[in-house]
This record gives sequence, structure tokens and C-alpha cells, in this order.
Amino acid sequence: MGRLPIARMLAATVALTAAISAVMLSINWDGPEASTAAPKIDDLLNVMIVLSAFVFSLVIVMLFYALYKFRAKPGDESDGEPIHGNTRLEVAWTLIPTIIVLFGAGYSWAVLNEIEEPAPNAMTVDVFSQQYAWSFGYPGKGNVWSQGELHVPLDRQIQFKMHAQDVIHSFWVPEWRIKKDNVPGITTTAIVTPDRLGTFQLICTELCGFGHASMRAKVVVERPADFRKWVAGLSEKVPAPLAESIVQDTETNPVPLSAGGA
Ligand SMILES: [Cu+2]
Repeated sequence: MGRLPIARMLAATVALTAAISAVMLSINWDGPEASTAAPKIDDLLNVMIVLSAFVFSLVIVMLFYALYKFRAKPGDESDGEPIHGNTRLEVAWTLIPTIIVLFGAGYSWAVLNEIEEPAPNAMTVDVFSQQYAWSFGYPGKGNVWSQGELHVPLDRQIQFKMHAQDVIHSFWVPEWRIKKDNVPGITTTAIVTPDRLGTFQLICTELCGFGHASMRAKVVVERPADFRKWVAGLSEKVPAPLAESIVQDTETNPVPLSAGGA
């Protein structure tokens, strides 16, 4: 076996990576952005797309090189050459993916840390999910309750505390990018700072039963004054069973099964 034309293969890989990346990055995969986390998550996705394009291109270039270079000549009925390992190649195909995966892990970690950094003026909103409806409690505003409609003020960090009442649901507002499972018996938290006014949709994104597809709620991001006006108009308080689920749903204080459970 002769020496591999490494420089030419690398050039072909880079060219193919650039071509694939140009097409893939021209597509707006996640739609409009409406939270401070969205551009960071979209950048992360774009970096991952380029890295994936590089790995794909490397494999394709080596595959086609092998197909072309080592193809059997017409009339050649002999067995292939017995080959036992290639240390340099094996070190390379272990080292390169390791570096890529470690880079991806570090970068994702940093992005997650950044978007989950708690803000001092954060507002807590309780999210109650049940087959097949969403409702919301505002513990900082007299514990008022809203069914099927979530309002939040613009440019303020919201800490959503999720309390599933029956099965696993999942909280997802596509424009915010954040998605979080609601798990019965524990409280999960999603941190979002909405930075665009408008009306969006909260979608349950965990198959939770027959009505799953229709398990949605209206999300309104509005100016703080409008938000205060809306909250002031809410007359109902969070009902007792839902309020009780907040007390029970703590990871540090799980409900004993004998007590009626979740
Ligand atoms: Cu669902």
C-alpha cells in the first residue's frame, strides 16, 4: 500500500465541508428567536452542523478514495490483500472524534451555564400540567391562577417551576428554544428571559395520551405595565390540589407512596 495523498484528501474534505455547511446554514432550522437563550442555542446548533459536515465529508472522501484506489481490475479474481491494522490511522480516528466530542461537551456546558445563570430580579411562575391542559400560578402576585393562558413581562427572567399532575408532559415554546419535562413527583425548572413582544404557543412535547396533540396554551409576552394589568384582573387563586402538589413535588422531599403519592 502506497502513501495516502493526505494533503489532497484534506483539501477535498475541507471543500466538501464548506459546500455542505453553506447549504445547511442557509436554512433557518428553528424559526424566529424570542428569548435571550435562543441566539446562543442557535449558534451552538450551527457549530454542531459544521462539525457534523466535517465528519461526514471526511468519511465520504475516504470512502470514495478507497472505492476508486483499491477497486479490483477487470479479470482479477484473487483474494484481497490481508491487512492487519494501521497504528497511525487508528490513532487518528480515535483522536479526532475524541477532540470533537470533548469540544462539543465543553461548548454545550458553557452555553447551558450562561443561559441558566439566575438573575437577581427573576420571577417565579408555577406551571401545572395535566391531561390535557396547562395552567399557571403566580406565587409572587398573591398566588393568582390562569388557565390556558400564560402571560409574562418582557426582558425579565422567568423561572418556571413545573408540577405535573398525572403523567410526564413537556413544556416547550419553540421561539424561546427551551424545552423541559414535567415529571410527576418532582419539580423541574426552566429558566427563560423572553426578549420579544408577541403571542406564542406553549406546546406539550411529550406524548401524554389521546389529547396530547391538542395540549397547548397561549403565551403572551407583554410590556411590564400590561402584564401588571393582566395579573390584577385575575381573580381565581391556585386551587388547593395544585397548591398541594407544589409542596409535594420537591426533589428533596419526595412524597411517600403510602401517602397517596403523585
Ligand atoms: Cu402531551
